[in-house]
Amino acid sequence: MKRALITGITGQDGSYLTEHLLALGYEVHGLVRRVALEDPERRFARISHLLDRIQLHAASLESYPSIFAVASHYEFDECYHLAAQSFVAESFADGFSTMNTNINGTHYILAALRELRPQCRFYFAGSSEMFGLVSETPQDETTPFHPRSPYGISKVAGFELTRNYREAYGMFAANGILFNHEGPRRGFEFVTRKITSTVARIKAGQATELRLGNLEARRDWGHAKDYVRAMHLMLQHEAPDEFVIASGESHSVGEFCELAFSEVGLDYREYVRVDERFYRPAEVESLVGNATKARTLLGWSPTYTFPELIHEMVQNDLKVVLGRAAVVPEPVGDKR
Ligand code: NDP
Ligand code: GDR
Repeated sequence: MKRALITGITGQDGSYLTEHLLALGYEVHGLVRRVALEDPERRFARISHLLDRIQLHAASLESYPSIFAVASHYEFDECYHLAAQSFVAESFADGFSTMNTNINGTHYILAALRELRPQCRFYFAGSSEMFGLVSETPQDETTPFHPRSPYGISKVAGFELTRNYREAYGMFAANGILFNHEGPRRGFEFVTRKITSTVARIKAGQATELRLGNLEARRDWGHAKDYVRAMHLMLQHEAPDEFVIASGESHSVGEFCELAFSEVGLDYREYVRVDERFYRPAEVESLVGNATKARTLLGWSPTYTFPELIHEMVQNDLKVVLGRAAVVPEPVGDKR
């Protein structure tokens, strides 16, 4: 039985990855913040159904000794480093803590593994945000990085740290370059879930409008369930490497709205209002990935189409509104 450590296990990807690894027979450990252990009902909403099958350990990404302590107690075969301040807009509001968590946290985990268990395979959750102001379309593993936010910059640093530990110390340290992936467990602050949850509230008569920023922004959206499979495949590959994971399709925020509202028989133009508060100081206008390398070398391919993703998210949010599905807690005051 393989033993895996997942940081960020309480997040969207952490929860889907845990389910995937448990199904494959892994022993799964998660690294969580102490405050999460003290508020399990709210903080463990995405993994509440898994709690009796996993082991959680309190540690802080800001503290090397706390990470070292967890890593010294167990012989992990694989480490999936997913924990991060992952909301791009928040990284403009507080770039310092985003950098601190995302860069130093990654460095601490790599350093602890190098010291204690260098043979542990390591996955870094890199992002299409690293491409930012793109120099070519579609983007693949050879496309230069030009990040447009503190978040994007922090992910470039984490990516380079991971590559450096591979080259300098021979560790199996792999980088995923994942494009946007969503699903019913997505946080409410991200645009897809903001749209589908508001569609459901409008349909139920609990809201009258949806205020958004840039409707022209284009993203390559997939389903998180498909993307966590790719993380696992990267660590089973013969050698550590970099892989773009993407659907290869680009859609605008406006198109996402159109489909989500039409799912409940409404016309989005009657409800969506553009609000400058949701614009970013520097926008990533358009992203679309070329995942040929992952398809060829890992045998990975997505199973969800764009309409299927939206259908699942809207239907889930309709159930949430009717009280027939678990609610992942909404962030306090979604100002952005
Ligand atoms: P989420 O925001 O849903 O989850 C983030 C996780 O990180 C949560 O478990 C959160 O814990 C944890 N975390 C945040 N800050 C800290 C901290 N200071 N100390 C310890 N833990 C912390 O993200 P996703 O699941 O969507 O994404 C997973 C990873 O993949 C992230 O690194 C993200 O940047 C990256 N990524 C995501 C993509 C996407 O489209 N989803 C695309 C490309 C990359 P808590 O619950 O306690 O807040
Ligand atoms: P992104 O996701 O920044 O791509 O990062 P997000 O859903 O926040 O934004 C996507 C695009 O939608 C535009 N947008 C809005 N965004 C939000 N959140 N709220 C709005 O009201 C709104 N209106 C328009 C944004 O400007 C943007 O262009 C996600 C995160 O999961 C990262 O962690 C991950 O690395 C990348 O995807 C790939």
